Amino acid sequence: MKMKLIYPRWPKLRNQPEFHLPPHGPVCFAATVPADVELTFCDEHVQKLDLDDSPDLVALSVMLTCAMPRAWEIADHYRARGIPVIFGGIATMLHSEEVMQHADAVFLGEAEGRFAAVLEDLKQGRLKKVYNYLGDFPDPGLIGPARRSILNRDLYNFRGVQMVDLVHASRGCKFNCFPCCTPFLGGRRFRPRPVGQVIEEMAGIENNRLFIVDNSLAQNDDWEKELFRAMIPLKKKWVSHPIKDDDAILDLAAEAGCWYVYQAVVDTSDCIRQRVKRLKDRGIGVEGTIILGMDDHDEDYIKRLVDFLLEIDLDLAEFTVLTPFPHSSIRTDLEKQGRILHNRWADYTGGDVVFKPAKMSPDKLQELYQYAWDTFYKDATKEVKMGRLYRKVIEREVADGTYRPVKLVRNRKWAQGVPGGAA
Ligand code: B12
Ligand code: SF4
Repeated sequence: MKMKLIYPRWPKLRNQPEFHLPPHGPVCFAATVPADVELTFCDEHVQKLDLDDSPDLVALSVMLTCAMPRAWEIADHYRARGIPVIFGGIATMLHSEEVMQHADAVFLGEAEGRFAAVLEDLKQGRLKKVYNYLGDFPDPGLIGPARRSILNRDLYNFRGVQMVDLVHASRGCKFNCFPCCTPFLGGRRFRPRPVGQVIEEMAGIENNRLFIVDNSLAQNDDWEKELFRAMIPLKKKWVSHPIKDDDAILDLAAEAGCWYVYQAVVDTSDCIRQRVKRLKDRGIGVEGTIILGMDDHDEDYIKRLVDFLLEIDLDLAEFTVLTPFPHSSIRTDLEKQGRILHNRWADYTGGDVVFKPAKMSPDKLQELYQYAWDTFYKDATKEVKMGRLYRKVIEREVADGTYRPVKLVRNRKWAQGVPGGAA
């Protein structure tokens, strides 16, 4: 049986450099596909999608809301040719009702231990419209290792620099932050994978640079310490979402190769200043994630916030505007208040204002969003600041003997037919 897995493209934030990380959901899903299935994969961000082929099944893995319209376009195309289409992934769970209009089957939830039965249904001609496992989570011991062999590695280098490989050590999140869909998707329970299996998976990844994409590693102190201790001998260098702001844990993280972390900057408090300092004192870089357009944000506040980010010397900053994604509590609130401007999902990028802010017009917020990017990167572009972070990691790799220069593959993108890749 021939199955074609597609990761439809989504627009990067306008101000981000044009590089692409390898996808994560699709490689985790691919690990649940039985070995006798002839599986091919297309990541539309870096590969040209051939729409003329005729697989037995098309599987769409959709992560972001803004990728949905493109996913529907692809699905409609194959279905018009009589080829069945199944949808899965994060955005599928968030938009399940709409997805049904474009799919033969919709898979909601995590796929470990479950996908073989779906294929059996297809073979027997009894494919169901919906496979709903939302809230019914598989045993974390069934997760991974991800099937990274489906990726074309050469396509994920940027200007000759080896990017990161994605891996995860847990699912779920016990917190419940108002702009986030994770409580709906993964439940409000922290679900760690067995540390031994995570370490085995990390050790098996050839790349020395990892992005640990867990929602938050700061959910259980003992588990976090156990994980970091076990990672020390691997000598990997890694990026992650937040880690616990605790001296002993930060020391262990640094020793385990923590390279930089994403840290939400929600205000200009001393608490944030000290947290960033504690990370930087240990040689850990910080990329701030900053959401603009909260109800207490006016023009002065946003300008002061940007000054603060420069003052605390963040290595990188990623600005987004508050976005009412489906199944987030902010959407429920803004809906009640009649403040959502439209549901054109392709514009739900995080970089386009789609709601009425409390203290300014939508246009003003859009202008201040651009102001924030321009001001933070005035003295050095994002490429330059990222280059500095990469220089740090290369120095550390050279020092501990793990540095491996990337081999340059010339005109690879052009060979794949990606527009603009011939330079
Ligand atoms: C990692 C991550 C990223 C990475 C993505 C890297 C990559 N290349 O994949 C990075 C950091 C780049 C990123 C960026 C952004 N992200 Co993000 N991210 C996540 C995160 C934390 C984890 C995703 C993940 O890998 N999960 C683990 C995998 C294994 O799970 P999975 O994809 O669900 O796959 C499983 C199943 O769904 C199933 N499955 C998957 N595909 C298929 C296909 C089929 C056919 C089937 C049957 C099953 C199936 O099998 C898998 C195994 O069980 C999620 C939060 C979350 N917990 O979901 C947010 C999340 C997806 N991100 C979100 C957002 C908002 C963003 C940003 C817009 C803003 C920001 N700054 O965070 C930017 C994108 C900006 C842009 N437009 O360029 C939102 C999505 C909102 C939305 N509705 O669009 C989420 C949900 C977090 C939140 N705030 O609520 N993100
Ligand atoms: S924003 Fe992060 S910490 Fe908060 S609920 Fe979402 S995943 Fe958890």
